[in-house]
Amino acid sequence: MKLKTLISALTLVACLPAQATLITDPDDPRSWQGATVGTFATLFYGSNTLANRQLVVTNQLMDDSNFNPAGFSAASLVSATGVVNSGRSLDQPNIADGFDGSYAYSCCGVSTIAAAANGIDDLWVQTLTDTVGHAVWDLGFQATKAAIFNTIDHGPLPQEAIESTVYLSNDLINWTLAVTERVWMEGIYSDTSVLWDGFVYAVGTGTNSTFRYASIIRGGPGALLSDGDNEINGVMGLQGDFTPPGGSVPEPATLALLGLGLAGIGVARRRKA
Ligand SMILES: [Ca+2]
Ligand SMILES: [Ca+2]
Ligand SMILES: [Ca+2]
Ligand SMILES: [Ca+2]
Repeated sequence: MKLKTLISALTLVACLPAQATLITDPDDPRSWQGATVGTFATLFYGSNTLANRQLVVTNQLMDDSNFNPAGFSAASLVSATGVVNSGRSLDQPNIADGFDGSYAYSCCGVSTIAAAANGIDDLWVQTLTDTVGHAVWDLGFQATKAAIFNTIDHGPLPQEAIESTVYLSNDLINWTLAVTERVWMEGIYSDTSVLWDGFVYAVGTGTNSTFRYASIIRGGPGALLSDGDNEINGVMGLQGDFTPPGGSVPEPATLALLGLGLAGIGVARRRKA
């Protein structure tokens, strides 16, 4: 297949609707970078018991796939108090770049704070504040959920994966502690060798109320770890069905196809060479 044809075909399949790969077994033996069903049972419900692991399953909290943000608008940082240290993660997806599977990054000042905070990409910032309302993203519309895109910069895992707490507001004055409603274990890339992109999680108010702003503090009650140095790639407002407005998250079958396609491109490139 010609490269152009292949890319067109991939663009087509990338627009298919979402289908989650939810964890259904409270005793699922798998571990994602050190995180198990029990890790989330402890974080969300207080302890690692079968009853709490069953709550993780019943409430559809864990999704063993990735959240592909490509093509959708990220939220904008509108208050940057305490937001510092733009860094760049070095392992790129679908490329053997010598950083594969590592948390390597370059820091600091690799871009402006705004550029790092306003795109879902390889750039991140730290929200080194304990004050709600200091580091604030505008979701751009009345969102039902907000996706928080972490960056993992080092171990120990899984604690480094979620080291922030999110608060939600409509007026920048009254803030509600966010409730985590879904975690995508594989981050943003279908290339699962990339580790720094996990975990993406979606929060809401716990009801169906909508909100316009999300504030992120380091540590706090929503965090697995509170050692003071959280890394945030970006934020995105979502609709009630966990999809960004005007589109949907590609389903795993699509991602598998995309992976095959990219492998095909690799073969084509090697043949050319
Ligand atoms: Ca790579
Ligand atoms: Ca990943
Ligand atoms: Ca960190
Ligand atoms: Ca970013």
